[in-house]
Amino acid sequence: MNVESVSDLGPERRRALFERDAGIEAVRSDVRGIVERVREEGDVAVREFSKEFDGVDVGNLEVTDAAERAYESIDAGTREAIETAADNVREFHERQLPTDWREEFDDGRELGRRFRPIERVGVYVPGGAAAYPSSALMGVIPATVAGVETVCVATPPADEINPVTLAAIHAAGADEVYSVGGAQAIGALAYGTESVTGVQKVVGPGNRWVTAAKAEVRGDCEIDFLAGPSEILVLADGTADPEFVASDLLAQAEHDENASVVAVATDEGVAEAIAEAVEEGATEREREGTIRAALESDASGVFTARSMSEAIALAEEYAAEHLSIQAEDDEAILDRVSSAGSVFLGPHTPVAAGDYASGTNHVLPTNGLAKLTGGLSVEHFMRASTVQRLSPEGLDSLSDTIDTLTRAEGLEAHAESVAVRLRERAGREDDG
Ligand code: HSO
Ligand code: ZN
Repeated sequence: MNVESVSDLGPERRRALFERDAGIEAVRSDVRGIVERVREEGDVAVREFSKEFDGVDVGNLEVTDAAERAYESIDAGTREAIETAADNVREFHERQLPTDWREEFDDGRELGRRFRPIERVGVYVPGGAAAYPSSALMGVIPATVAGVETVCVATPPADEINPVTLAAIHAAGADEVYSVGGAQAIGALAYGTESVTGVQKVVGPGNRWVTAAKAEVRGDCEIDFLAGPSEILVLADGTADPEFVASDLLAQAEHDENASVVAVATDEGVAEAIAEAVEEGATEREREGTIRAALESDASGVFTARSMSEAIALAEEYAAEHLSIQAEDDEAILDRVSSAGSVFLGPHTPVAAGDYASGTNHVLPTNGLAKLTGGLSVEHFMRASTVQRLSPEGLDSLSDTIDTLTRAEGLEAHAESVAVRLRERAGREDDG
């Protein structure tokens, strides 16, 4: 990789970095066709698409029992790793459970919020080329922590579905597991079929077909957000270990040809060393082809900045899915950053820790969406209602305000719903 200087970035280079696109548009119309057919024809369409795209004649679409068997039959070491990761993910997400509250104000208003889980949700767990048992934990556990009654999982069919993925789905606490992938899985979950329970919300990461399908069903079925290929941006100063920085870039690069990996260093020597270590580290890796493609992506690069402020400004505009800060003043730098899906501080905190096991969620906003939203959380599986009760004095204190505003809007019946209560009370007080 060539080292570029932040201050020399032209408008085109900046656009490539900041306007990343997961290639969703290109598959949009095909996806629309798939989702429509699943909606209209149910299982028949699902089976046909599984044959066409996954090359599998799926027998039973439901594989809930197979997930339990896989959990019991995988080797003990793998099962233990799944359980350790699951415990950490559960513990972190339990902290996110919102608490209901009610407050009585002096003027007679009593207001509050109450949180209740969504009843049926669907979690997509990628399989196929990239089988991600870890994503099963990240999608299902927050739903169970929220108290969702029925958590359905869809994962692509195969002659033999990856047993570790199935085991993780079971360990995470899924209620129903379906062997269906791609856009057809999202359609099946969103609209239901003869075999697949329809859900109210679909979450989870996936390839661009899955992501485009989530965009397609949105409106009929809630979704979490559109999560594209992995991204990382590392902020480094002169104290950063270039090997560590490079290792984090390579890790996210191996996910996807469209992954984006960026390092910004305030020290030129460190930047050069990162670029070198990345080249070296990419060589002779099992996934070298994918890594090289990601490194060459328009949205990847190794940069030098004249100051940490310049580096931070770039990070803010980039709004990376993962932000790693490998610098002496990491907390002070963090204070100046707002747009990042998940932040990793210090030299001993590889992004892979969050990908698998520390407890934070790895379903995170990409493509600059971190400017608007955070990662998957317990709140995604809940809805809040507001609650209120007014005392007679509370209604009195608001009556003039409501009256004035109802007039401004020309909504007489609204005004009357207040007035009728005031008159009734005045009448009672006269009688008494
Ligand atoms: N880095 C990916 C998550 C993942 N990594 C799964 C390994 N397995 C997106 O955040
Ligand atoms: Zn990863």
